[in-house]
Amino acid sequence: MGLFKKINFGLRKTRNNMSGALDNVLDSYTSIDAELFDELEEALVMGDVGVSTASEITTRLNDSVRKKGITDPKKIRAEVVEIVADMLKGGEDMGLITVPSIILVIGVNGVGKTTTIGKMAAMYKAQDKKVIMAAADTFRAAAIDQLQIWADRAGVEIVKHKEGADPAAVIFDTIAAAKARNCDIIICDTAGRLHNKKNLMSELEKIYKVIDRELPYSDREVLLVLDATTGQNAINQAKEFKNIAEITGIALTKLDGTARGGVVLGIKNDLNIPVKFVGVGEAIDDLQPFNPLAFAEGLFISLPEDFEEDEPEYVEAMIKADLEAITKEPQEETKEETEEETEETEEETHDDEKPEDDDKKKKGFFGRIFG
Ligand SMILES: Nc1nc2c(ncn2[C@@H]2O[C@H](COP(=O)(O)OP(=O)(O)OP(=O)(O)O)[C@@H](O)[C@H]2O)c(=O)[nH]1
Ligand SMILES: [Mg+2]
Repeated sequence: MGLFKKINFGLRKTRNNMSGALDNVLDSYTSIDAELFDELEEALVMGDVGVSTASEITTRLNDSVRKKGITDPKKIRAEVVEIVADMLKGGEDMGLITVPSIILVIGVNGVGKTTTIGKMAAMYKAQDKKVIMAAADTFRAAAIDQLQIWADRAGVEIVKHKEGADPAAVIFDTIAAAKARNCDIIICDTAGRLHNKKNLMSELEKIYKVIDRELPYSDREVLLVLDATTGQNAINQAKEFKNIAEITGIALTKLDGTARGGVVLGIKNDLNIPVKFVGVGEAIDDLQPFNPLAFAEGLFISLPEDFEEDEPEYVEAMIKADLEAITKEPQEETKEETEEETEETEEETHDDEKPEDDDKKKKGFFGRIFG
């Protein structure tokens, strides 16, 4: 299934919810008037779009209807798609050019961080990037094992310590390994315990310091993972995280299981955080780079069954590699090298900051947040 079709299918529950209401409005009017806009706004709010964003969409719609001299309500759907696609545009690309670059993945428990990392790793690997994962969710042993499974599936390297280890130390070691092995992209898993904000903040602060010190000039992305099934609660999580960490983008997961996909609009429009990835299922190729037009169409227009679309090459490569990994016999003892990595480096991260580190920290991306 190609990317447009996949997102279209993934958004079917949201579309059914929103479009059903939209159809009712558009079918019951023969001309366009103020009442139609009110009802349309209500339909959007029902689809978890958020009140202020829904109001902005109808205001813009009103403008474009007037400008273009549209009188037929049936033409409104295409206008809404255009406005929504335009609203969602901007900042959706990952800015990872330096070697190495680093992606820090944060978010509360169960939203899909580890799964998203696994899928991202497979995607970058299929694009011929050398990926290394940091198992910095050391809170539970199971979290480390789960990331290991994804590393095996995606066929990428992983650095892990024992349960309870210092997450910043894991990231320190991963960065050292990435430099030594010429990796392109470092992806870091973290534990998400927002209910204990103070701990989370100090943990993130420590991680940021290590990254600032070890990779002062590298491209970084801080991806907040949000579970779309939680609707407006996802927006609240984004607000809370925005207060404690500079977030460069959102990965919105589980869109396939919810009618609340309209929440994307609020995230982009109200919070002004770009959505960079969307998850539409649990399979390795179910994470997509965010495409505003495909998403806007998916919210309002169902693609025909026979819609023809080529699978992008990298997706084909991912599926092929995944099938090979699944059918391959599990190989023991391949990772001992990374597992052994160090107690003493852990101490390095505890070292007091040297004066020159302080400078970098202030200049650095993360240093600016907590500087
Ligand atoms: N349907 C669906 N399920 C998903 C998607 N992304 C993740 N999941 C599922 O959500 C569950 C939680 O995913 P994890 O990746 O373990 O989430 P996490 O944020 O790492 O969770 P913790 O490590 O417990 O904090 C798993 O069962 C995943 O398979 C998605 O896009 N669609
Ligand atoms: Mg996890």
